[in-house]
Amino acid sequence: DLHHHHCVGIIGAPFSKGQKALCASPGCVVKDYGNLTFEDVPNDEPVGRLKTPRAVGRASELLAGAVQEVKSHGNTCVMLGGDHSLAIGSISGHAASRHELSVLWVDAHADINTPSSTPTGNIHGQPLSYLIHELHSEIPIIPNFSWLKPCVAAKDVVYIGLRDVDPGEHYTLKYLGIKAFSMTEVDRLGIAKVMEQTCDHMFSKVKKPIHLSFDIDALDPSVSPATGTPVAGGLTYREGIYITEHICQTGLLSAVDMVEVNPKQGKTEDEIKSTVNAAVDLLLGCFGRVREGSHDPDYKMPNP
Ligand code: EXY
Ligand code: MN
Ligand code: MN
Ligand code: MN
Repeated sequence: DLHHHHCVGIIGAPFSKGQKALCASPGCVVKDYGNLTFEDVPNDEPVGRLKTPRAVGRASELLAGAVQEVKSHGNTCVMLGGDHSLAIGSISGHAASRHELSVLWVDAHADINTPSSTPTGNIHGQPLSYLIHELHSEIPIIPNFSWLKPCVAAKDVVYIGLRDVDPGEHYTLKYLGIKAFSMTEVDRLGIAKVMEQTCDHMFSKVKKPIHLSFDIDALDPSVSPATGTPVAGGLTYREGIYITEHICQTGLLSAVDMVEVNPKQGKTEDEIKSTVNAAVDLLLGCFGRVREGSHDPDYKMPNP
């Protein structure tokens, strides 16, 4: 396809059944793949503790196909959510087109509950357990999930921003030895060292393409209040931007999820604006905007 390559492909995924929902132009070509339409799934009764499993399974399958399409065109994929259950589809679709991935999960939450450890039944608190090979035996048969195969190794996942982790999740992180920089490590090391160590870990063997799954609730609620499960004590705006600038610099960023941005959760217009602005600025950081400024190689000063 000559009509779309080496640009950023954006998929809108306004889906929110995995939880209890932009755009500016960066210095690169952007192709809008449009919004996905998620049909209602009738009679979507709970399965065990899982809420609306059929809708989440169907939405994730649809998204996986869309992400695979964007990747088949050689584009970097941006998925705008929607809740974090969508990462099941986004990461599956990405993995289908690339041999191996590193996943950088920036979130206040670990999102690695299993269908049995979940305290809420909400699937947005569980996506990583469906994706990680080592957790395969924890996942029962769920309607509309038969398409799903685990596609990520525990050693290829890194977290930043954790501060609300359930006991079962903490057990899993320790048991599988998953690399995690909680807010305590961000406080101790500073974000620059956290990013250095994140990249050391991700590139310890081969340089795999990076899937950045950015939950806007990783940022402090004073910056991004319009989200469903805010937790105090989060990343500053600057720490968030630093993460995206650093990942951009690796040249390995292959797909980004920007999720849990939910204007309906904003109490005022300002809360919504602040949250959406942060999400847009993080995406611009992913695609080359730098705070020192920049100019084209052929830039000429205007005549005096
Ligand atoms: N750990 C809690 C649960 O499993 O329900 C809360 C999860 C919130 C998930 C948010 C989106 O990152
Ligand atoms: Mn095409
Ligand atoms: Mn999340
Ligand atoms: Mn979260």
